[in-house]
Amino acid sequence: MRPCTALVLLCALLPAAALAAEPPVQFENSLGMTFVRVPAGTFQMGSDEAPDTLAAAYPQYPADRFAQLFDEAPVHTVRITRPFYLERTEVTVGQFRRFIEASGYVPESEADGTGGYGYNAAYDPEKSQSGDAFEGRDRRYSWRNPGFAQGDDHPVVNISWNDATALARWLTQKEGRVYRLPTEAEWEYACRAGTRTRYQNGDDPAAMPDVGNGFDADAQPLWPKWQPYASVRHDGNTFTAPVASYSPNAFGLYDMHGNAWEWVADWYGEDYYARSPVDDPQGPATGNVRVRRGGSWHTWALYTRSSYRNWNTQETRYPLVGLRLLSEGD
Ligand SMILES: [Ca+2]
Ligand SMILES: [Ca+2]
Repeated sequence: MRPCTALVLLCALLPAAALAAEPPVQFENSLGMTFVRVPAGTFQMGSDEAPDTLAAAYPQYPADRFAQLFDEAPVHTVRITRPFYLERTEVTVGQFRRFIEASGYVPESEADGTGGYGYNAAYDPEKSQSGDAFEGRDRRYSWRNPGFAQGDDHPVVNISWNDATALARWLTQKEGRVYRLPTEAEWEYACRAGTRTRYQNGDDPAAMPDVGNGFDADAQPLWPKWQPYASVRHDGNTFTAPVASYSPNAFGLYDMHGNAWEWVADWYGEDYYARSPVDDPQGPATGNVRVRRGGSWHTWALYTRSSYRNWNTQETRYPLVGLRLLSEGD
């Protein structure tokens, strides 16, 4: 008998009580959010792909787009020293509603009276003052209404960074375990799940629709100007998709590519990777904007890569941006 076969047999014969000391692989919290255990580990963060290499893989993009990705370099070693629990999916509309109802929290889009942004078929970006892809700010729009239909199992959007951290604080108080946004390093470590490729399923942008909801053949007719950047394939969702509709990564996490951008804890620093500590980097001590990661249902494949970094002010609310929570614990 080979040793590995013997080990498998031994584990199968152990009584359940003998395994009770092991940490749970996942748990569900009071808002019905499922968290999966992500082990500690070391990875290579960032990307140093040359603009020419990217240009060959994404031939429809203008050359200056690739030069703008300098903040993904240098690739550097990061060690996540402690395991953590990351939400298996983005926070959903239903979970956010339960938070609002139980806490009385008023999201920024309603509290400051300026609303959010939303999709309106009659709105023409070319004719708007801002040139923005969506209409707003407008009090018609908030997490309750991004201008397109959402079920309770869709990712909540139009949520500011301040709203996201308010949710984490409230849960921490309520449940007595620490909830927070992941750091940018924790997020990329969790997204890569052991991979070094552009996506969890390899380097090919044409295969993105297998693992995430992006700007696809169904979305592009609504924004004809951006037709060249849409996935040729249909990914099944014009706007947000029910969470966990696509394949999970090796850690069991869904929608790390696309669906909704995810706020992370860090201030954005374009040169931060050159001075990042190896152990548990926390981002710059101060900044003007907060990082968001992973891309969304409206995002082109170049920008749903594991290493891509984007940012907004922490008051920003937008129909592409949501969140995923982390819970501390071994
Ligand atoms: Ca899509
Ligand atoms: Ca996402």
